[in-house]
Amino acid sequence: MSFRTLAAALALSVFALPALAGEASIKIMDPYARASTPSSTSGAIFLKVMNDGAADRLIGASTPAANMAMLHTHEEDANGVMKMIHVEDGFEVPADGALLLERGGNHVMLIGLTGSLQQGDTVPLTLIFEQAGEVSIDVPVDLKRKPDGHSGHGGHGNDHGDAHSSDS
Ligand SMILES: [Cu+2]
Repeated sequence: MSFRTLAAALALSVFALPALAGEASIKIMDPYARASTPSSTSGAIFLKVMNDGAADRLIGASTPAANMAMLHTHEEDANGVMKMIHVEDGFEVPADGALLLERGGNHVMLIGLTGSLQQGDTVPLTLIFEQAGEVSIDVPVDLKRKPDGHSGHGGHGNDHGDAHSSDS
């Protein structure tokens, strides 16, 4: 191997390192996607981000399954009505901690679904982290999943996925 080739190989391995499985400090657990009805034009993705490294930030997401993927959270307005809000700064992923995207709380909003979400389908999703960069996963569609119910909002927000569609 010439020096030039060796140098090129070394440079390549340096760039390849962050993508190596097992090296990443960010892990995505238990993702699922859902929409309220087969004709819904929007949906949402829920998951858990596990981080065994330094603090990071989830700042964006993209998927071919929707025209736009946005980071949303729920917030109660002055009248006690839960509303979804686009969180432009993203969500903090604490050091050696976890970030939960769950029903009634933070989520990846899918706006303008490019096809209906069918039970058994898989949706590719790329999450963008400030430090870790892009993390791509496959998200199973699970229309039957019930909210975990420990958030105290179990009785509300079940029709989440339709909240953006005012077109009917
Ligand atoms: Cu939303």
